[in-house]
Amino acid sequence: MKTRKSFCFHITLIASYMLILASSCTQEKNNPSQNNTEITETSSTTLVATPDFNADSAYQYIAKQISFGPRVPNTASHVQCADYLARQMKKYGATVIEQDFTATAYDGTVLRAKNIISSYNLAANKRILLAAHWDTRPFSDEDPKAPQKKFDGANDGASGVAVLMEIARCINASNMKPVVGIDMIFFDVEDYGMPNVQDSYCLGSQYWGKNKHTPQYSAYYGILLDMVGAKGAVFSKEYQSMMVAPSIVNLVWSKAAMLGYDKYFINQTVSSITDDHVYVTRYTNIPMIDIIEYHPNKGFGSYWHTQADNLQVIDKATLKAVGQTLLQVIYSEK
Ligand code: AHN
Ligand code: ZN
Repeated sequence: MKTRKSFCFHITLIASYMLILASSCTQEKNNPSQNNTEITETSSTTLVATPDFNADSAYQYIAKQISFGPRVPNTASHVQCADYLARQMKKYGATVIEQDFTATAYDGTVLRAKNIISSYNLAANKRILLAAHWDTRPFSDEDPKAPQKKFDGANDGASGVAVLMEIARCINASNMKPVVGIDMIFFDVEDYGMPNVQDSYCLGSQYWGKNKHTPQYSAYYGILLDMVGAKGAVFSKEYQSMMVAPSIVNLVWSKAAMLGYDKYFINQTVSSITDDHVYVTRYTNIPMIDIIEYHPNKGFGSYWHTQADNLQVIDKATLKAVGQTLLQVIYSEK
C-alpha cells in the first residue's frame, strides 16, 4: 500500500510535469505579452522563497536621498545624490553604468543629466527590467501656497529608488539569487515637464529608449515604480500597462494578493498615465508596466507636487507591500 508521503510525492511529480509541459510552450524569451497565458496562470498561483524586504532599510534610503536636498537637475544636490546612488549600487554587487547626457527642457533649459543602470547576473539571457525616476520636480506647482518652491520629493522620486535599492541589498546579502538577470534603471529628468506640453516629461527614459546602455539590450518585461511609499496608497491597473502587458499587471497584482497586499494593489483599471514606462515601450518594444499610486476617483495623492511630499507622507507598510511583492515576482521567474 502506498504511504501518504509517496502519494504526495506523486502529486508533486505530476504538478512538476505539468509545469514542464507549460514551460515547453514558451517561445522566445522576450516579450510575454502576446502569449504565455498558461505560464502566467500557473506561476501566479504559487509563492517561492525570497529574501525578506526590510522596510526600515528602504525608509533610510529615502531619508538619505532627501538629505542631499531636492535632486533638481543642474544643482549640486542632484550631482551629490547621483554619486551616492551609483556608489551604493556598486556596494550591493551590481555592475553599474552611469549614462551622462544633456536634455533640453520644455523652456529651453539645457539640463546635465544621468541615468544610472545597475545589473545583476549579466550572463542570463532572460532579464527583468525594474526602474524608477531619481530626479525631483523643480517646483511644487500643485501647492497653492508655494507653487515655485522646490520640495523633498520623498514619495515622488525617492520612494521608487529606495525600494529598488533595498531589493539590490537583499539580492546581494542573501544566499538566494534570482534565476533571471535583473537590471535596475534610475531614470533622470522624469519630472522637469509642463502639463499639456507633449513629451516634456520623462526625458531620461526618452533618452535611454533611443540610446540603450547596451545597443542589443532587451528584457522579458519591465516594471516601473513611481510614488510607491505613501501612507494610504493604492495602486490601480493603469490603462497603458494593461494595453501592453496585461499578463504582467495581473501577475504582479495576484502575487500581491497572495502576500496579503490586496488593499494596496486594487483590482480597478484607471486611464493612461504618461510616465517612463510609456517611452521605454515606445522606443524599445519592451512591455513595461507602471506601479503608481493613483486613486480611481481622486487621482494622485493630495501631497503630489506639493510641499507635503516629504518624509511625513512615507509609510513603511506601503514600502513593504511593494518591495515584498516585487521580490516575489522576480524570484518566481525561471
Ligand atoms: C503627468 O503628470 C503628466 N504624469 C505623471 C508622471 C509623474 C509625475 N510621475 C511623477 N511625477
Ligand atoms: Zn512628479
